[in-house]
Amino acid sequence: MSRPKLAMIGAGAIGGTLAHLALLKRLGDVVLYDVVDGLPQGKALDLLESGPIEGFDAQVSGTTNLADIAGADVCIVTAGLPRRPGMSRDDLLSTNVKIMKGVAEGIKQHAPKAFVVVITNPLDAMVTVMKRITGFPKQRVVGQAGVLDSARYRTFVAMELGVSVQSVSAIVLGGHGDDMVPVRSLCHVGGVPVERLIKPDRLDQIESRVRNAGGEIVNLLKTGSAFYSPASAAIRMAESYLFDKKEILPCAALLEGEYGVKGFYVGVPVQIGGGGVEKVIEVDLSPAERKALEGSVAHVRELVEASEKFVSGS
Ligand code: TXD
Repeated sequence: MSRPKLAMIGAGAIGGTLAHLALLKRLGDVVLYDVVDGLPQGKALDLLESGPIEGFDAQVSGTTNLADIAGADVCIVTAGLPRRPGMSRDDLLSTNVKIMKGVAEGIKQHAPKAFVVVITNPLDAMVTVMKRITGFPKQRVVGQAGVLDSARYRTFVAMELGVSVQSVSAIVLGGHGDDMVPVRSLCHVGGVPVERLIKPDRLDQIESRVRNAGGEIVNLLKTGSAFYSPASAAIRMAESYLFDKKEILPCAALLEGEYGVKGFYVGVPVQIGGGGVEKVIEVDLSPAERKALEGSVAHVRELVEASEKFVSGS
């Protein structure tokens, strides 16, 4: 019996945190890959040396050779540029499409059986490129955004009411842009609809903060974007896959008719288990929420179309 192998493609802020979390949670051996020589090797050595203190025995290595991800069971992709203040996620498109293409070709070649979680922005376009280039089944290519966006919604509702975040359930649907859709009608606090506990105008403000939460952190950090919470979110998805937990998590999944969408990656609740994305869950939405979702999907469509020229280019 061997340990699962997790490959972190990109060893920057999120990649390093992913590796740390995977080791602390005993998910398996970790390979950190990056194009900047020294960065993945340095982080891997540092993590390895925390093993005796944390009590993990897993192997950790850092590399600039993509072939070293060979046989990975899970690949989590953060390779690419992050946002700087004043930039939208979409501003990253041309550079990150090229990076994603190269990475996807490498994953296809070296880790053909992997479950692939894409994190790089603009997320909806990047996960589409990954699916297209690898040709993996849709069950094995998924994007991380909804777990994080929903966690942000839960955080702000819990802060507002002074209750445990564990008592708040919420989902955010749609693309990972500023038009994402926090679903008010499905947000509950201890089973009670949030609309009974917080006034509509205050909920408007909270949901607006959710939509802009990534930018809020970019503006504070100035030199990068959120990394702890995106890493936690992707690790939760990897755990559900590796342990066949069948958790229902909001993720960017390829829709083929669900929610009236065909052929696009959109954030929706899915079941993740040993089979990867095993099921798309369709939830009831209010007319306003459905309309907002349509708007968000329209933006995803534009973004994917804009990325086409970079995918077919060099
Ligand atoms: O929820 C979400 N989906 C996100 C996404 C939340 C926050 C940030 N999100 C995006 O993740 C962000 O906009 C970026 O596109 C990615 C990665 O963010 P991170 O904060 O980790 O960026 P870093 O620290 O700049 O790390 C990116 C690394 C860096 O070390 C580069 O050298 C490397 O990517 N890089 C590559 N690695 C491998 N292969 C190639 N080709 C490559 N090019 C750059």
